[in-house]
Amino acid sequence: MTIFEGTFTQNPSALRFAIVIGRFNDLVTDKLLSGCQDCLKRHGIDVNPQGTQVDYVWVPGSFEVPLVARQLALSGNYDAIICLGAIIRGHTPHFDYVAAEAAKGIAAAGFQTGTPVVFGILTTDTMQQALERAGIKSNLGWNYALNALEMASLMGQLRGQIAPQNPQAALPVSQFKNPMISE
Ligand code: INI
Repeated sequence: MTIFEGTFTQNPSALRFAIVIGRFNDLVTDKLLSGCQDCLKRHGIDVNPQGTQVDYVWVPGSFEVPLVARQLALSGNYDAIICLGAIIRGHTPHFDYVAAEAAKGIAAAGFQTGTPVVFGILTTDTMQQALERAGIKSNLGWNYALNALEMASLMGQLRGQIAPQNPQAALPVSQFKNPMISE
């Protein structure tokens, strides 16, 4: 048996990404996007919108993200789609409807198309919590980009486009050394 595991730096110039960004709460989503671009750039991806590796699509809010993500995934032009949004709880049930549809829709876009679609939608109770996750403390945009790189690599391996990347991948499972278990 083979062990498959995505890597982060394998042949970065061959990868294509689309990033879908909700304009609602753009104080937050702009920062998530910057974190995302920083991570991609530092892994060898040309993030210039005039370049050939990353396309950017702005939509009104998180509710519209899945529709566009699915359309982009269906094109077959991308190794992964990164969805960015910020849904912040107000005083009405609106938050729950938007958050539920965004999560379900993004999951469906991946399932239906076979293209990895990363769920980069913050759901927080306050703007402060959202900002803390978009640059004040950490920037989850960075993590979402990392998830996209890993899933692009993994799905490429599973489709047989590139060889398994794990150095122990060729070993039968019985010979695979689990780093968590010391012998
Ligand atoms: N969209 C968000 O991305 N975040 C929110 O917090 C939000 N709130 O709270 O309403 C929000 N609403 C807009 C929604 O995503 C759609 O754009 C709108 O309903 C039109 O379909």
